[in-house]
Amino acid sequence: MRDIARNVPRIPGLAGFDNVVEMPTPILTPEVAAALDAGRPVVALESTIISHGLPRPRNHEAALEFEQLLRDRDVVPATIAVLDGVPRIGLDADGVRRIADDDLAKASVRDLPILAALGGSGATTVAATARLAALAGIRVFATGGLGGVHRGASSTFDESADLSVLAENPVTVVSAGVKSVLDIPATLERLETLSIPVVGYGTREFPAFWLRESGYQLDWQVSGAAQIAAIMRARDELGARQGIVVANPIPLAQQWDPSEHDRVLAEAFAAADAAGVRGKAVTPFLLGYIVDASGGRSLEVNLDLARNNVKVAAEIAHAWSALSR
Ligand code: PSU
Ligand code: MN
Repeated sequence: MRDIARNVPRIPGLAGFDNVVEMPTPILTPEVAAALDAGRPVVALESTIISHGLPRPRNHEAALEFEQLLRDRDVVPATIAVLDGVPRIGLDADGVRRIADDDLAKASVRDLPILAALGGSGATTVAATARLAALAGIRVFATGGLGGVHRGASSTFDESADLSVLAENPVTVVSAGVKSVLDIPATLERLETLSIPVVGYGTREFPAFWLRESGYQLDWQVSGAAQIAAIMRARDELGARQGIVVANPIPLAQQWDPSEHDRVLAEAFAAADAAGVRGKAVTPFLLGYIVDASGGRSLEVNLDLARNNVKVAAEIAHAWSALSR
């Protein structure tokens, strides 16, 4: 294991505080550290999708499968979580079991120092995973769906920290867009305001997670991983620090039936409303409800789209490795 405290940014100009660290010291597994040192492909994976986004025991199988999909493609997986106060970049078998089986807190960036100081454990969201990946020097990250602006956010202010964190951390996130449980056009507007590039992978349409199309168009389409690596390098050369959102739609044959999707979602919203669910509990509640109410169909689609994203992330990690070595 090696630590990456030397990578933690120092904040200049604060007399007496030239060693300010805003983060606990993450630990990389030897496999991840060796791959990063050699410039070989590494892909970060989040743990909230495992702990809070997928039901047991499929979540454990999925965590292992995502890692295996990467290894099969000669990419080192770095599943990220906080265990016993230590941010982990890459998990061993027991770590993967813990994110699947233990009741871990849902951890965003703001929770990282608290978990570290109190020795707590947490499953990292896209925001916290991207932050820790960036600290470790990992540039490519695969997830299912990005967090975004929730419906009703103009009164609840519920907007995922995924967006603001991606504005400041140079990680390329492959997702199937954002779930139709969110406010998709508002999310796209916020991504624009935050100056986060969004590119469609083989499409000009922003996907809606379980569905291939959302009805909202993107400005840019890319046709392959090499183009994305070139965009990453151009971003670096411009001195910019944002992440890049790669919107990778599920193939039409694998998507959820749109009319069943609409029916189940309407039910899920009514149930969340009736249960008075708020804040960070909203996403896990809706996801769990939708899996049950769809008889497991939404789960199969969720797993398919996540696998697709992992595969595209593997290609991008190879292209990035080839370009940056
Ligand atoms: N989208 C999914 N599954 C998930 C999540 C999003 O399809 O499990 C998780 C991700 O970890 C994301 C988080 O970062 O939900 C966003 O939660 P919130 O809206 O509370 O920020
Ligand atoms: Mn929220």
